Amino acid sequence: MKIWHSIFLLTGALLLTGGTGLAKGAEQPTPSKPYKASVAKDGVQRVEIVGGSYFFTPNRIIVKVNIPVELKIRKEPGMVPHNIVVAAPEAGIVFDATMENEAKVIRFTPTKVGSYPFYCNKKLLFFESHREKGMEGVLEVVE
Ligand SMILES: [Cu+2]
Repeated sequence: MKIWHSIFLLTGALLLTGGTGLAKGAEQPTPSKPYKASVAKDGVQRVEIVGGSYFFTPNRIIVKVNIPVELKIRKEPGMVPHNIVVAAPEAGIVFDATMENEAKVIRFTPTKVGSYPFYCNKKLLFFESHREKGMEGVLEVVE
């Protein structure tokens, strides 16, 4: 019995290292400094996000619940198309916007505390999606 147990453990270890090796191939998003939005005099929280191949800066954004947000998005120069998607209807945050070199503004008011992912859903043929290449971040809604 003991030998089978060892073989089982060894196989498990090999699978784990194999898995890590594979995961290394995919670029992981480097956590940027969290950006904590402050509320402007007019009662709006403004955040600017730049997207590029394959990142968002910042990729961690903290906003307050029940206060309007203006998200100014733009894309770094380049041919690769990018967008920014959030699908969190439970928190009143749903958008899918193309990122252009010229900035544009997305407006929403988060209604529920929580962490909501944002990402680019572009994908070329059979290649990894931009999200898999690291183009994702998290929007944290706090009290
Ligand atoms: Cu993209």
